[in-house]
Amino acid sequence: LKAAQPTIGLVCAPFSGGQPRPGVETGPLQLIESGLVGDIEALGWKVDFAGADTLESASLVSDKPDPDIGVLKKPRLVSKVNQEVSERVYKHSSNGQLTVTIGGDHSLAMGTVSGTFKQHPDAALIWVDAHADINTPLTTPSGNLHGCPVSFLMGLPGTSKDEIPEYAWIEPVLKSERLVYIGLRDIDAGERKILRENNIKAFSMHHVDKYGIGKVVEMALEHVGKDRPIHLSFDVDALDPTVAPSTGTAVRGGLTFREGHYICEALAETGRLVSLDIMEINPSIAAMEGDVQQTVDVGRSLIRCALGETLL
Ligand code: B3U
Ligand code: MN
Ligand code: MN
Repeated sequence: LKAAQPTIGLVCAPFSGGQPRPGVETGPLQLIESGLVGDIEALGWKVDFAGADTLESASLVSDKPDPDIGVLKKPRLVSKVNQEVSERVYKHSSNGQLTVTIGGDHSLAMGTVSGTFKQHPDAALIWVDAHADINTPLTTPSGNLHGCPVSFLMGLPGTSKDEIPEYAWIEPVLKSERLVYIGLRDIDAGERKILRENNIKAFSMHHVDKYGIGKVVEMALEHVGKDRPIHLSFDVDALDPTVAPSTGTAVRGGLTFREGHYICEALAETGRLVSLDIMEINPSIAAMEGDVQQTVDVGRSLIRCALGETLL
């Protein structure tokens, strides 16, 4: 009996409401137009793809008034869009597909992780980012929700259904011991406290320098447990700005081209990747000619590597 052809569920999330800089909502279309679907098909996958501009809730809600809740900006919009993303990711996941979501700002991980963990409740989350994105509604210094998705997924103080009913649909599916960070180098004081108090495993750039990326990924996988399904949420600002310049909150001293790709390759090698996010490519940000193409190309090659391109 021939196995069904493995399928990628591709979700485009053209959304920027989790942060203030316009342009990040055009990242997905750029990835598609530069040939992402063909890339994936060339690796032997089928692609289940509804089109580049399929987020209904973004346009439905964005013209309605959406006053701040506490300091949180665009809270209803971010919630609504993520609820839709969650449903779409879950649909692909429950059909046995490996879901790839392209953003869009990183608040979208509220939806992608919720949808993935609904199908794979025992999954681990590997978060590759310069930032920890674990501010709560009580600790966020900016009110930008792309700095907060992890706290909602964990159900930290300030995110409960009673405290913020607008987000009641998010289940606190993420246990602290199933989460691991790689690439951190810009963390707020409140986030540092949360990481400590919850004993969350975090490999900062200091650890990448100290141990090398091979050892860091090995320790990360060991920490979450070797047999779990894996969700990889990759913010391109984890990469050094010389590697991925077109992103909203670049921080110098990041992952090299190879270190970023190594992470994707090593996770492909486990055979347990069930969901992948590539977030925060902003084609409106370019200091030099070629920055946008370079960043889009890196996004594409990260995805190809996570889907097995470089496995022998
Ligand atoms: N931690 C800060 C800054 C930030 C988080 N994520 C990004 N920037 N990209 C905040 O606003 O929560
Ligand atoms: Mn992020
Ligand atoms: Mn970031």
